[in-house]
Amino acid sequence: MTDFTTGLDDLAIETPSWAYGNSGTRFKVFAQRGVPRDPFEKVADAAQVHAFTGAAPTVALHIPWDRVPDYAALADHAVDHGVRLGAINANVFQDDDYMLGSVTNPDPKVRRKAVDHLLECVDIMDLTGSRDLKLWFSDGTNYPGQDDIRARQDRLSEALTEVYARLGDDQRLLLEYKLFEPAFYTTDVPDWGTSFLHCVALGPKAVVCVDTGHHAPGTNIEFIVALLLRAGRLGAFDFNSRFYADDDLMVGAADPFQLFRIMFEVVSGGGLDPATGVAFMLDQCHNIEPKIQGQIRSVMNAQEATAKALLVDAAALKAAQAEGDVLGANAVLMDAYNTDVRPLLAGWRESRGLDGDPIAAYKASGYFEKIVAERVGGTQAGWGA
Ligand code: AOS
Ligand code: ZN
Ligand code: ZN
Repeated sequence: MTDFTTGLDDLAIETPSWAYGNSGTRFKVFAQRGVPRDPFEKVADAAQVHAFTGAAPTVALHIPWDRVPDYAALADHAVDHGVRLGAINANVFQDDDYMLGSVTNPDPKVRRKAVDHLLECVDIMDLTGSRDLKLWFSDGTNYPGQDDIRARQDRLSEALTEVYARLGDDQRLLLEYKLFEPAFYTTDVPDWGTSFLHCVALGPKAVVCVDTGHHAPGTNIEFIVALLLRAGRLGAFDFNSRFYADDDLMVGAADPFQLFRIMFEVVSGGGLDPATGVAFMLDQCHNIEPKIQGQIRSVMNAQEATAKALLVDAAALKAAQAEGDVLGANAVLMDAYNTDVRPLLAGWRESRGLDGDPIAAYKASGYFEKIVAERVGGTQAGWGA
């Protein structure tokens, strides 16, 4: 097992550009003061999360929300602020042409348009130096009989094969799944098995993205994580929270014990080692929470779950498991989960020259007041806007 400090040092959480802009539910976006007016300001805000947590060194982009004339300039801007650009998230879910699907649409002209967008995203990866192309398809159907389930899988496979062939040697395709929404009868990539099947068919540069808000209630997500890690196909997490569905709220807010169990499988499976290639991304759209604070808290929640997982006494656990000591083995895990790791994390931060309380330090920094004063008028739309 990874030792405590190394594990925390290795945990790098990527924050999403869209978390900093106004976003919300399909019912209402509550506009907030001081939100970014362009991707450069989004990156500046994301840099604050890293500056105060020391654990959020990269920022995921979303195309077209983050389209800029000069991606190299945006990448340089990120480095100037102490972070780097991360995954490129494609968007084939907001154009009217995609009403009946994007890459699985019955109309070949629509499928062509969607694939061309995915290829444009790979072109952008070449400019930003991104490793990962994240693909989430809202494609699906609302009624039995609406379309041919197998034909849609064939169309999906054809599109993914073309995009996969375009990837550079050091680039990856993260195929994200989601049980439902916005489609309500079938979603063309609804679960880990579908994603896994397509990734295996494509090749080693195709891996699964597990969004923690994308499962049916009661799903044992850590079992999926363990299986994918064992198969070498756990590419990334989209960390968010789910009370009932895909809330996109702060990770760990709904079920910190589940997040601990997930991170225990990651830690015990060697998934924290950067060489394993697992990307830890937040996928959140906060409507009523202060944007930057919400991301800082999310990163802290992920750190706390990981710190607890790193405290599990692996030797005692293995011994209890080998002896069939059911309650003893469970107690080893629960001892770690019930440990208050906040003082240990404060110490980890202070040993790196950071304030032990990132939220308090951020609030005292005056950054929010500064951007509210500067960013008067005009806010860039993001998710749901
Ligand atoms: C949608 O529900 C998925 O979680 C996507 O990963 C995400 O919201 C999208 O990629 C934003 O671009
Ligand atoms: Zn997601
Ligand atoms: Zn989602």
